[in-house]
Amino acid sequence: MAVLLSTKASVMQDWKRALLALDPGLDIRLFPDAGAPEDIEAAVCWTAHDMAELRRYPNLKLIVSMGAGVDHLLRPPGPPPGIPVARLVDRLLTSAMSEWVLLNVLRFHRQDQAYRAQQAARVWDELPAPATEATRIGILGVGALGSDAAGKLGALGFQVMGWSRREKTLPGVRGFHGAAGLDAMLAQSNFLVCLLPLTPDTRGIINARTLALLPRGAFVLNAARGGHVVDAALLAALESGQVAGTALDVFEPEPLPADHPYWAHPKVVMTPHAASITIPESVAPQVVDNIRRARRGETLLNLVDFAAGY
Ligand code: NDP
Ligand code: OXD
Repeated sequence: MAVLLSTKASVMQDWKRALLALDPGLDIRLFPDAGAPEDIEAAVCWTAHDMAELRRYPNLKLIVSMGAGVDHLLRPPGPPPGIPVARLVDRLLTSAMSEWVLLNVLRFHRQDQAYRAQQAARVWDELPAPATEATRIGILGVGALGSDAAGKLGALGFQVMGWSRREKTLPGVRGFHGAAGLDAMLAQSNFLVCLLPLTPDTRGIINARTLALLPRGAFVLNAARGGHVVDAALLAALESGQVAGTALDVFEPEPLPADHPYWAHPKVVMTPHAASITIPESVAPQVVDNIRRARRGETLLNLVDFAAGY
């Protein structure tokens, strides 16, 4: 039985090598060279893979996302009925995301852009001292990624708040959940960090209404999915000063078209969906483990809850 890999050509061999290093007996096929459809027992896919195509494999037992997010696998037509989907939860994926969050919170908090502009103009001028302990950071989504970022921001001395679907208690984090919890958290968030999965419930969550609830001059960070942000609303909030700056790693569509206003906006800091990049060697153990579990009919790791959508 074989494992189908489907991702960008540039990383396909890295994935193959990482899986074979753990299990040299794996029969790995690189999409589109799947061979006989009945051979495929697991598909390990990234965003471009067409889910309808997976219906060709009658013995498919498992689909694995090559990232933490699974929105690309769940959108219509979705995975073949009855086939479980697993996502990645990984130490390095998590720590890289927290680095991105800390980098961008500190960039704005420490007035880095203003100091860079002063340096360029040879201006020696001290700006007001940032008040770390009075700064509140609201994190949308405190799962694998958000909870790690929350802990690290708390260690720096910020007041950290977290919003989740279900009620949740994390050390040092004020928890909020549900619709009322969202509004209450937003009203206190000097920084808003989005680390939610993209689901029908979270699409467009950063919009004119929610941005208006933030304290004036807040900063907005999004490294989750572009679909969480209503771009016109964010641009209007930047224009009015309601939002003082934004750091964006994800966009809709990707790549972001060259004529999009974000590219040249002075208050926008962008990265090209690179906040946290999956490292095949790091995630290979859980992928191989899941393939073995699927063969044996055992409980799978990091399973997606189809009802919740993530
Ligand atoms: P998790 O599933 O571990 O955590 C998701 C969090 O979001 C949970 O706290 C969950 O609540 C909360 N949540 C989900 N739906 C809702 C809702 N309707 N209302 C309130 N809270 C909700 O995901 P990860 O932390 O692993 O990843 C988050 C996302 O980050 C991924 O889905 C992906 O899109 C993105 N990502 C981006 C990367 C990049 O490089 N830019 C890299 C990796 C991931 P609860 O705790 O109650 O379940
Ligand atoms: C992911 C991503 O979901 O890279 O892991 O966006």
